[in-house]
Amino acid sequence: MKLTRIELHWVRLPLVAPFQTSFGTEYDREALLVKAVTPDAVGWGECVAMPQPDYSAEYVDGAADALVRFLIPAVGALPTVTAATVGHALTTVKGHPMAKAALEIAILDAQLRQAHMSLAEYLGAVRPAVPAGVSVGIMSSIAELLDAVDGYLAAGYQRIKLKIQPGWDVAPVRAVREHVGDGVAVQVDANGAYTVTDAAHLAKLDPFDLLMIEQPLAEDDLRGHAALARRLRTPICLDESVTSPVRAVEAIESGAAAIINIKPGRVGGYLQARRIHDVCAAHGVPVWVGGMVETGIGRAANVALAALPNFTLVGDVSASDRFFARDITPPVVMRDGWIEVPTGPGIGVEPDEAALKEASVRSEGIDL
Ligand code: SMG
Ligand code: MG
Repeated sequence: MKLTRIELHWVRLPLVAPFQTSFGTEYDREALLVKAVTPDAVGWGECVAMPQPDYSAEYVDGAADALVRFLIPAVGALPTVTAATVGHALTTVKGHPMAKAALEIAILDAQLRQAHMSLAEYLGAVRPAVPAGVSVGIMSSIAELLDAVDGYLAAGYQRIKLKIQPGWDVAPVRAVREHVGDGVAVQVDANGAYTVTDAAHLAKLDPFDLLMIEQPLAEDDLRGHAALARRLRTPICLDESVTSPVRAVEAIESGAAAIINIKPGRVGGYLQARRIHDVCAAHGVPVWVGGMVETGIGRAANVALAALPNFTLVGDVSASDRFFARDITPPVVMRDGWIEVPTGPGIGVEPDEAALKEASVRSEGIDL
């Protein structure tokens, strides 16, 4: 396949409500979309970096700079390109997994559209639909939290994830468990807000029958997570810490992680995400697809990934209307708690011209 042009589109979508985590509050989603143009098809990808480097080291404008100065020229220099060769061409650039992932999926989308094959089929999906889970932000009161949880359960979400941080942990989790009863699947995510010295405090979450505690400690603290795991009954899931298949194996073998959250952006792409899925399956470790408040472009691709066999836990895979009144693609919808895996070629969706225009902040094109 010959790449003729890459476009970057910066968009801003207002959120239906602010989304607070232990590292900050988002009021809108500023995202970066990548469009790959070939003579026969175009493809789209979404860079999941946040505007600030607070989830991980990457941020939107840094990712765009890496794309323009290093990543796009590297693939542009290839005589022909397929998704399978993109990763190798980018290995001389260190880091920037979210930028790399966006470029790779845009190219893969174009390639699959040309071949009339869906991303789900290409990746090896085994399910026609995936269960929907929702991530619930930190709120200003427990009453407000219970209200939000009620709304998501009434909408049909099959699993609730509560964001926690020091000062917003045992009391809200207890309140939710008492409110929803034993039958509802609940887990928590701290985005690295604790240290291993908080072990006794975090053990107070054990009575609430949580599916897991996600990333309680810092990204680089595998030893701390392994030590914490010995102090908790609640299984530990790692998100930020797992950046590659090698790190996944280290996390599993050291006892730091019993479960792994896989985000294609964090690990450098959907192909790398599948490798981590495979290596976890080989170790008997279940995985789930994480979310980064994606627009319909990234969301549709994540649904395809979640249909692989070892994604046995409910992911942060929610409908577009969880975050956006108007998505830039036809909305990803949930029916009875399930989201259908797209069957159209490539990622199965494309931006709606008018919605893209409305959300557009600026764009830039690079002819190759
Ligand atoms: O897309 O549903 C979503 C968000 C899920 O909580 C979510 N993501 O650490 O897992 C995580 C966070 C990272 C992004 S928070 C702005
Ligand atoms: Mg997380």
